[in-house]
Amino acid sequence: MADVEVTRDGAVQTITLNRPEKMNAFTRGLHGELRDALKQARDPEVRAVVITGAGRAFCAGQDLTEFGETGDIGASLRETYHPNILAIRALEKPVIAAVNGACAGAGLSLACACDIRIAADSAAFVPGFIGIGLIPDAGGTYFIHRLLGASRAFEWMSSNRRLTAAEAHAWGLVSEVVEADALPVRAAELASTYAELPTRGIGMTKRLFDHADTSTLEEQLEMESQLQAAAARSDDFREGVSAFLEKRPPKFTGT
Ligand code: LHQ
Repeated sequence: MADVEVTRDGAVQTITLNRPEKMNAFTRGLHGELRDALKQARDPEVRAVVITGAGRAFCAGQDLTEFGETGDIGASLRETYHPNILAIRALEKPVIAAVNGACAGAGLSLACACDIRIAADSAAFVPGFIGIGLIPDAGGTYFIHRLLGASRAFEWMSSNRRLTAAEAHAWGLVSEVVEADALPVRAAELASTYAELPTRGIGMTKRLFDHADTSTLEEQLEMESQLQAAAARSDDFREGVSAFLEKRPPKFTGT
C-alpha cells in the first residue's frame, strides 16, 4: 500500500495521505511520495488539487516513532518538508485541504500551506510542536500568523490548545465545516467548481497574494500590471468577455 494515494477525476487530482494506522504522520517515505504527487499535480490538465487524509486523521505531523532517526533536524526539514511546502505554493492552481480529522504539528502547517481549508465537524487542530518542546516548523510560523494575526497565532501556538472544527471556523482558519461523512463529496464538489474557473487567473491571483505579504505597494502594483497583461492574453479572458456580452455562462478551459 502506498503512503500517498493519488486519484484523478477529470481535472481534479486528489492526494490522500495514507498511513491511517499512524494518523498519516510524516515519514521520509511519505514525504517522497507526496513530492511525486505534487509533481503530478503540475500537469496542466489538473486544474484543482485536494489534499486529505485516510482514516480518522488528516495528519499528526512528524511520525514521532521515526523521530530518533531524523539526526540533524534542520537538514531533515530542508530535505523533506520544505520542498513540499514550496511545491504547494508554486502550483499555479488552487490546492484545497480537506481536513478530515486530527491535524497536528507539521500536518497543521501542511493544511495552512494550502489555499483553502474545509473541515469535517470531527476535525481537531492541535499545534503539537510546543507540546514536545519544539517550535512550529514546515512554514507554520509563516502561514499561521498570516491567517490568524500575530497575537492569536502566538497565543495558540504557545498554548498548544486543541481547537475544534467549529472554533477553527470562527477564527477563520477554515472556511467551511461539514458533517464528517459529507466531507469527501463536498471537497470534490468544491474542487470541481474551482477546476472550471479560469485556472491561469486563479494561479496568478495566488502568486499575487503570496507576493503581497512582503512587497511594497509600488512593487505590488507593478506585479499586478505584468500579470494582468498575461491574463488578458489568455483564452479564458476572451471567453469571459464573449460570454458576458452574449449573456451566456462562460466555458473556461484554463488556457
Ligand atoms: C502518533 C502521532 C505522531 C506517531 C499520534 N507520531 N504516532 C518535528 C521533528 C522533526 C523533524 C521535523 O518536523 C517536526 C514537525 C512536527 O510535526 S513536530 C509535532 C509532531 N506531532 C505531534 O506532536 C502531535 C502528537 N499527537 C497528538 O497531539 C495527538 O495524537 C493528535 C492530536 C494527533 C490526535 O489526538 P487523538 O485523536 O486524541 O489520538 P491519540 O493521541 O490517542 O493518538 C492515536 C494514536 O496515534 C496513538 O497511538 P496508540 O498506539 O496509542 O493508538 C498515538 O501515539 C499515535 N500518534 N500522533 N505524530
